[in-house]
Amino acid sequence: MAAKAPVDELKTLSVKESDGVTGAAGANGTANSGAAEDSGEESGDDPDDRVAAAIAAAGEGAAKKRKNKKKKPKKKKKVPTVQTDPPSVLISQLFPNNNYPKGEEVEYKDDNRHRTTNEEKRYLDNMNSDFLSDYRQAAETHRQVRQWAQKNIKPGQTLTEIANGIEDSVRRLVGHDGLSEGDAMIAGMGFPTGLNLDEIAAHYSPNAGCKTVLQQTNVMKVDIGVHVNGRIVDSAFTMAFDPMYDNLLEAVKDATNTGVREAGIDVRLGELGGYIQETMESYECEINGTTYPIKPIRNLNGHTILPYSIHGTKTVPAVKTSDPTKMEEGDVFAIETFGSTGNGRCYDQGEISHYALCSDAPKADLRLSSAKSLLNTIKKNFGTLPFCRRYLDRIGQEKYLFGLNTLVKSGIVEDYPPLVDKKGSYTAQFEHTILLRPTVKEVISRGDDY
Ligand SMILES: [Co+2]
Repeated sequence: MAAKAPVDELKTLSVKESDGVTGAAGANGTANSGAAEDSGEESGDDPDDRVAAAIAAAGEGAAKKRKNKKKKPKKKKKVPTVQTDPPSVLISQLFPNNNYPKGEEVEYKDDNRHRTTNEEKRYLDNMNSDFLSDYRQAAETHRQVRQWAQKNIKPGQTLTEIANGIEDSVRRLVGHDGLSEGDAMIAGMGFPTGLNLDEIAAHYSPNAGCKTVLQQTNVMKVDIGVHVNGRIVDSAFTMAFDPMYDNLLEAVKDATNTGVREAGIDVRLGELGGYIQETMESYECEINGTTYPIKPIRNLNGHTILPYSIHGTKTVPAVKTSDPTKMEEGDVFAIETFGSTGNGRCYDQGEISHYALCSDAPKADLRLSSAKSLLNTIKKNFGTLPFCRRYLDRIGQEKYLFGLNTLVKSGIVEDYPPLVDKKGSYTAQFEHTILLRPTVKEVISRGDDY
């Protein structure tokens, strides 16, 4: 999810914190909990069983042979060791004992080079094992679901089926369908899945009744949030089915990777924006016979991420600014950039899907009982995690729009309208979440895909 900077501030090119931090997130769809039950019985302990299970996963024939040798072929469920298609096996089962794959670890540069081996920093890093395993579990879920999505999303599908497919998969892999009160707070969607077409850059997710069908000529930004215990991985990619958009996508991927590469402890955010801008503006893209310079969208920013809160207090601009704020040890950043063939500036436009409870919500006296009870539902199910209308639908809420609008008007809930560049333009986005650990920078959401 992108953080939106107020357009007025752009003139000064000095991006500050103001009312501008925009968050969006949520999820929808129905999910089965823990799709892959495991053998509660004995399978884990007997090495023979483990081998059998492994072989079974690879090929039925071999497994059968092995089984026949066993004295008591007790019927028991195999522990899957590979992911299914569509994804349904718990990540905690594929990686037992909280041993999740690390992200890409990158050593700090210059004055911070010593951190890799520094005893004190290593001690601090080791204190964070729960934080790291939650983050890595969320990131592995993100990778497996998005790579399945990249293979399976095709023109002709509706945005609703795409969003539900992604969100159902995320919920299955973390083992929380989010249907019972409070379950979505344990693990699941970190924000609503963004499916943003063409000039829509961010914060669009289908509402009930959306009939939009993905077209061959669309450029779609897919922004997915996964959280485990409030540790949110925020990572996005762009899909296009026509090669004429290749340079647009390449520009943005390169710009985001520049931001990821140059990020580090003590780096000034305004300078980081300059590196991103330089990379982005070195590209152009020919679309239907017209050559467009690729512009960074200057009022959509990267941002820090806090527990259960998608937009922290620092923002990462996509252009050079005078912001002297530094990145610091322990910060979690979403590094995201948007490139555009349009104005390089976005405005609120279209039907709202994304909302979130404000963490500093005023204590308003709600006279409307429907608003009161909706607020209670939001608090219990999402806390301050962003949600969308589909997420309210799937937990059985009905006719909530008036109450929801009341909460928005009283400043208790913030809405995040779609962010759109010039009509007819094309926009792309890539985004990674990085952890500024005491010893190294970990690009937690890095995968083979991007
Ligand atoms: Co984001």
